[in-house]
Amino acid sequence: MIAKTLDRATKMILAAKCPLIMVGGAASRLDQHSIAQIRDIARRLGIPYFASQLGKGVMAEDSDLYMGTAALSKGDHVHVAVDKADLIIAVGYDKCEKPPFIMLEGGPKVIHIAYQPASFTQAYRPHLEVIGDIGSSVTALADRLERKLPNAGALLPLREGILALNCDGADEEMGLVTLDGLVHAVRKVMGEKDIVALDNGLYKIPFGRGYRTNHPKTLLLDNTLATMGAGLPSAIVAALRYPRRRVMAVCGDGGIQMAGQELMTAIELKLNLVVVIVVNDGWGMIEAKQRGKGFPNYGTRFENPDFVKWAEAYGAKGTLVETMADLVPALKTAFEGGGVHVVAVRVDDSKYKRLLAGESDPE
Ligand SMILES: Cc1ncc(C[n+]2csc(CCOP(=O)(O)OP(=O)(O)O)c2C)c(N)n1
Ligand SMILES: [Mg+2]
Repeated sequence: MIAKTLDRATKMILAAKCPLIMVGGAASRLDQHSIAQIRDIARRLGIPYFASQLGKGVMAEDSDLYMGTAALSKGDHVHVAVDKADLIIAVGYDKCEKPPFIMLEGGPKVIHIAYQPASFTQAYRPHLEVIGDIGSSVTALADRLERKLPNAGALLPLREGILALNCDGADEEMGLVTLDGLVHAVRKVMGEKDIVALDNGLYKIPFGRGYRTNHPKTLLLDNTLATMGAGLPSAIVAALRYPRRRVMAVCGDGGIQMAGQELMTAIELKLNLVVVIVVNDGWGMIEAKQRGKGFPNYGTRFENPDFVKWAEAYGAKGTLVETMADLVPALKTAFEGGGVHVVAVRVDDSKYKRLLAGESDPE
């Protein structure tokens, strides 16, 4: 049975003129051996790949085959390649995830390689399902297909253009802190295996796109139920589990006020933890969505406490950053000082509000 399914998958891949691999969240939960097997299929076949947000880091993102991450379900930079593909090999797509692409009539064919069958939805109706051990399935396919795919790299010419857009302007921007600038600064102070834990807000889009990582579970985020308040608790667990790595929580000013009292837990546990608060005085993502639906903004603005004094009241350290020039030094100082350190960063997130307002909401 599995051999017949693999034969059908082999035929579909042989017939593809523009194949693309997509790696999803179920792959990031596999052991190192299985992850190495998944990395191998791309290398052996030369097929470029992209990640869902939860699949980030399973495949090396500094590789010449990395095409980007789908932080949106459609209209993201990487969808330029998705739209041109005629076959997507979806490895470890987790049906709980917000879809990394929407299947349309006449769009690319999809092979679903996973432990569990896909639950068919409007967005995802794969043409073939290869259900079983993911690592063994992809290795069997690589064995059958190695050196037989002259079109494997057909989409690679799109790569540079896509990746150049992902951190748009982050280097030159030295005034206000943009969200791209924030991602860039965080990447600068975090090492290869250090861990960033995101809460849920607008900034999740630029982190998904622009925070390049080569290791699974080094950018923790949730795009399933996407509950606000999760960022700080998940960072606390990461700091407990990996005391020698740098750990940073990135939370919105709305999200931090849903679980901010856990700062006390971090202090009681004597953790080393940097908590970045993205300050925009409101629920930025909701403002953008309201605008996108043609509504005036309603109920989305609020007043914040003085986050420096708030941190100090818990016994943590606190710093306010208002310009790009101060950001990297503040983050470095926060880590070097040890203990729990809150860095509140005032941002200009207008670019991402415009982006999300212009997108028809897939949720
Ligand atoms: C518990 C919970 N309530 C509501 C939402 C819906 N929601 C998603 S993002 C968001 C606003 C987030 O605001 P903030 O944390 O300040 O981040 P920003 O978007 O402003 O950067 C809301 C209300 C949610 N995801 N989880
Ligand atoms: Mg906010």
